[in-house]
Amino acid sequence: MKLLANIRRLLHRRYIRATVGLLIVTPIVLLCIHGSNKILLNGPDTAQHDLQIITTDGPRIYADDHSKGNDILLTLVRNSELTDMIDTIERFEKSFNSKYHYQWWFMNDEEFTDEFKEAVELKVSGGARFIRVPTEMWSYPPNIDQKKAAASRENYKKQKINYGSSESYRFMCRFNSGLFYKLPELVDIEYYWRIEPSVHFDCEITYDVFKYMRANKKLYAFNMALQEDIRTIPSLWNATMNFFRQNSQYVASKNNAKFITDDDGSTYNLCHFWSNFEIASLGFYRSQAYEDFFKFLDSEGGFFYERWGDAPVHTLAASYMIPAESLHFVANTGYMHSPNQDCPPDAEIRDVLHCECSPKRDFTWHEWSCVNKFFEVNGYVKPNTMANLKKAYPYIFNSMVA
Ligand SMILES: Nc1nc2c(ncn2[C@@H]2O[C@H](COP(=O)(O)OP(=O)(O)OP(=O)(O)O)[C@@H](O)[C@H]2O)c(=O)[nH]1
Ligand SMILES: [Mg+2]
Repeated sequence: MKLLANIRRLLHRRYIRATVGLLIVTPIVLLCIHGSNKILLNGPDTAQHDLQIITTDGPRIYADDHSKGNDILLTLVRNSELTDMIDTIERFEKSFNSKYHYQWWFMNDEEFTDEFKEAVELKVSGGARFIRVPTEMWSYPPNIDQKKAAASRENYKKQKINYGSSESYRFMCRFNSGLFYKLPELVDIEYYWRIEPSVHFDCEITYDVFKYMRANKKLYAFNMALQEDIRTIPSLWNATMNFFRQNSQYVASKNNAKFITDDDGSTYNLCHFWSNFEIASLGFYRSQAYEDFFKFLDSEGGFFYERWGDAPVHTLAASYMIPAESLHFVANTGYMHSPNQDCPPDAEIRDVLHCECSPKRDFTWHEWSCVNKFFEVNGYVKPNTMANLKKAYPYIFNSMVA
């Protein structure tokens, strides 16, 4: 009796009541959040799923070759990167484009110099186009408090985070996240392949990846995948969860969510497709689903108050909105973007593809890479041996041995 009376007296104290209340309410709130994230992992019924790819029916850019779609190679680059750009073009023409002659378009926030344009035009086999990015796509949206953004950059500088103090890097990441595909020059483009200056592909690419994607209804293709520096995106996961909780119609059933979370949606495991390489349907980026997502993220301000990269932004969107079977891993290319190199560990593959790289440097199948996870969580066969390629990727296998 005395014990009961003591407990009752304690509960009369306000702070004890508040603590007890918190102890009861917190697990319920967590359960609700956790529970609803779990729904996101599976997505609603297919019938509810609402990813409407925007198709274009403008003029064909390869009028002389109807087997091709309106697909292009696309590079954002500065005039000062001309030497690296030429090196990349020469190598990429050798490993892929000398067979297919896709047009290569270039974007810049400044006017391209004549020197740049002339040098590039001499090297591309499918024609070049030069696009000036308008200032409104390379500046602050009206909701951003620029003083707060500057203070955040100072803070990032002190922490010595890569490009933490850079304003232009943030414009670039926002442009790549939600704007480039809105350039009027790109209105009729269907698929694009992003290529950065100074990357190279050290193996031969034996099939037309654009045609493969179209024929197999793929919407997004990646190459390397690794973990993001959490300090650049502290609030991105929560923002993403808030968006998808409010817009669950955009979550694909059988999505790729298990690639990005190891605890049923509570936290982000930081895995992202490294978007310096990216082949994607611009119809996906133009969809209402992606547009709503980008607008939501933009209104949060994280491109400027933090340092959100387009790689995690694209990855989170693609992993939730696109059915996993419409994602494509472009294997065995010998892709190199410093400091990471892809180099097929399988000697037969290296031989067949004439790779000029050292398998000791391979990052793709390294334990720190997220590529293994993509195959494991989705139950897909890894394209890392000739036998596996033959079994699960016959089109690609046949192109290799032809
Ligand atoms: N025109 C223009 N292009 C830029 C600017 N900043 C970056 N880029 C391009 O945007 C792409 C990504 O920039 P990078 O500096 O390579 O960023 P990153 O890949 O995260 O970092 P790195 O490890 O340095 O390669 C590259 O194609 C750059 O050439 C800029 O201010 N103007
Ligand atoms: Mg780069």
